[in-house]
Amino acid sequence: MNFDKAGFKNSFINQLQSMYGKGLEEADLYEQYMAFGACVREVISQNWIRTRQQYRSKNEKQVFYFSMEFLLGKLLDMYLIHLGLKEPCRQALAELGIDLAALAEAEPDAGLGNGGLGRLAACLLDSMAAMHLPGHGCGIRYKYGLFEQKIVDHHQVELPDNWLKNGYIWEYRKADKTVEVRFGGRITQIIQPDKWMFVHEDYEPVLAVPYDIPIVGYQNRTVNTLRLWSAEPAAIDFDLSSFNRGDYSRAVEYRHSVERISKILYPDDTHYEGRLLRLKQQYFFVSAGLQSILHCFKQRALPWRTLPEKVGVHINDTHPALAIPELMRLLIDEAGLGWEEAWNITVNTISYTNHTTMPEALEKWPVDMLEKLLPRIYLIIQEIHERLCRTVWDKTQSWDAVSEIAIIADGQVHMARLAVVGSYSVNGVAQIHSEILKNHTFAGFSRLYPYKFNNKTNGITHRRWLIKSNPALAELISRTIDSSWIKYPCDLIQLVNYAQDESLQQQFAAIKRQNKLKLAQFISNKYDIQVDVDSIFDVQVKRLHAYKRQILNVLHIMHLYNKLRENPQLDMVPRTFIFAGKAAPGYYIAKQTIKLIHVLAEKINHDTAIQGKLKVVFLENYSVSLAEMIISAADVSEQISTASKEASGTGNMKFMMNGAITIGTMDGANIEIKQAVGDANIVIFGLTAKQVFDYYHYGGYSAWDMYHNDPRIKTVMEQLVDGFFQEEREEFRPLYNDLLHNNDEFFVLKDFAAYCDAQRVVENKFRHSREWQKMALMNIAHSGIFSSDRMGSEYSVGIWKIKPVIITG
Ligand code: 26Q
Repeated sequence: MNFDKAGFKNSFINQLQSMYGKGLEEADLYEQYMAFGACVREVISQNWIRTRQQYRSKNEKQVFYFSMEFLLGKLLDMYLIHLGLKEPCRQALAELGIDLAALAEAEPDAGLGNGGLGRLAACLLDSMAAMHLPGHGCGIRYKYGLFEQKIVDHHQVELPDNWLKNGYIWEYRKADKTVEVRFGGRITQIIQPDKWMFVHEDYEPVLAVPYDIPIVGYQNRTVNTLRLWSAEPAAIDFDLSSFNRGDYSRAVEYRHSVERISKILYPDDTHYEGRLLRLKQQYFFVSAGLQSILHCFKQRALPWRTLPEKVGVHINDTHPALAIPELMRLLIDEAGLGWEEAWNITVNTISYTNHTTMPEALEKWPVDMLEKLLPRIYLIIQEIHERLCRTVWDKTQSWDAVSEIAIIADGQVHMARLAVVGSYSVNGVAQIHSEILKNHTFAGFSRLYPYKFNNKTNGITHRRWLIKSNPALAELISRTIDSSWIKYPCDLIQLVNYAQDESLQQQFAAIKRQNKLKLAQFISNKYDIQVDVDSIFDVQVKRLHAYKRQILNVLHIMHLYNKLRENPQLDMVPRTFIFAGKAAPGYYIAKQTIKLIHVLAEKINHDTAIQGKLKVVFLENYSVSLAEMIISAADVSEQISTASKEASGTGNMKFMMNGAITIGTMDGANIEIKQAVGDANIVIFGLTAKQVFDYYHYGGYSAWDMYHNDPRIKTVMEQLVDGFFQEEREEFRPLYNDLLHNNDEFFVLKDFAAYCDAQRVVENKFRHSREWQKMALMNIAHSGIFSSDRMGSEYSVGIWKIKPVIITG
């Protein structure tokens, strides 16, 4: 792209003037950021309009990825990289005395997601745009993203994330594309000569107003759209509605109840809770999204049966599964189709990704809640359920078989079952996870529809997680093997040829050390903790959850500390254990784990007897931006979930791409990372999924046996409750009880010894610097297949059947 530096500086100054009425010297950093953003918007919008025009005229199939979460992080840097404008803009701004990096920091993180599922959606959109694929996002414009985490007296406290407070430069309000979504009310059936008609009355109308965010392709003119819906009150005439004349307070109440719908992102990533507002959110964005898609489709004047040839609707977990009955409703009640035809169209339009097999995370909505909030939708779900049960009964004559697949059971609607029946493709997110789905979670369905089940192993965008977050490493790679890997990430494999090259190893080590220095500075400034840059940076960053086993890491740190206290001269490589992650506000054990990490850090970091060989740091408010800094500085990547529990994991991929060595279990994508890098370049330990299933099934595990037979375990467990770390002895009793009295559901104690051994292997490998750098380079070399470009093309070819549409300029 041609860049006119003088012109750019001019328009930047003009923007500052027109937006804030200020000259360059008067404007603060945020105002400068906004004005610069406005300049970038201009560049983007030209290609955006072009992309829309050409998608329309080429008339190819487009996919819409429906997700309750899009965890975008900051966008300015990504836009500049993708537009090829980063370096020229940096120079132009520098001439005005402005530091681009500081401007970029002023952008708020768009934190509209809890964790992996939301970040996956963001990586996928990035890859689709990079590969010219016509794919868009559909979600909710939460006023408040995931809470901001503060640590106060070692406790997590949650503060609202008011990310929109100063205006968001990357969104475009499209008021003219507003649609209405209807809640509550009654359904009456009118019997017409040829069919049934359903009339919806006394409903509460809600306006869904779209805000569009451009998704810019990598140096290719494609600009796709992420459409986020915001709920606004309808300008209903209260006199004409069911409301009483002049009922002012009801009007205010109505306004509030509407605005609540898109107010907050629910801060939970596993424990399903049947909250009415969350159900409202789900229907709200699904209905709005489908209405706008069908509206566009209608303008093309094609027969309805061709919808699946032109439109794909993908549901990111079951959160948007109401898309199935909603599409049925729109086709039957609005377009006038019969059930069979509508069902065919629906099933061939919708595809579904599952992200968990943990029973407590599978969504189930109480029948009475659904019936009351969405009466027409409930009728449709009932019909789907009855037809499905009849089919299975006719096939099997077995009540067990029927009850295994029933959508409505025990007064609840099983959303995952609805999602499987109502879509043509069901995929898991790693090989092992997809096998567990077929053979356990959805065994009944996989006998019924074996052809629906498939695997699409997760991926991450190497543009954010390497080019943006670790530019020095990206440049080193390009200097070594040329830059083809940026377009074809699997070309990273060429690094294998240089993994033993001493000069490359040294350059890689120098970059890693620089990144560690930057993180160490951050830690020193923010927490006044001094960490040794030459220590092993051993990192576990992710949501806090029992199955992710942060506690296993913690118990091992306690054990190392005990060894050091016993023998301060112990010959060990200094280690810095780094944690970050949020706990769901109501998840007591997860919050206690955060507290324990802090208590441990306090004691260890201040103990001069251990000569700084051990440091523990918890970085608060984990976010995409923080992840970028931490991951590029990591030596060791902790991926230690109980085998079978982590569907995939995607942090693991970000770490390997930045040359960290994984210590991990045979779970999720770790298994495929091991296949890719080979046994010599990863440290694996612990129970396998099969062993875990066997223990659950046949019993035979006793946490107390572990306690009695391994003195290391006994010591650290007792230290949890004997006042060793904490004056208030009972503080960590619940953790102690979970591991012992409740028999350690996630096999922490069972895997403890293997984990200690694995950590010793890691340490010994680190001592051999050249071997270590070689392993790191081998990890980077094999990380290409974990690019979300690979994932995105597998979805496009294997599920959606969509083709690239090259945008011309
Ligand atoms: C459900 C009901 C009520 C409130 C919240 C929720 C809810 C919200 C978010 C349930 C689940 C989530 C998010 C789940 C998630 O992030 N799963 C992760 O998905 C990643 C991408 O596939 C995987 O890599 C992780 O293994 C998986 O845990």
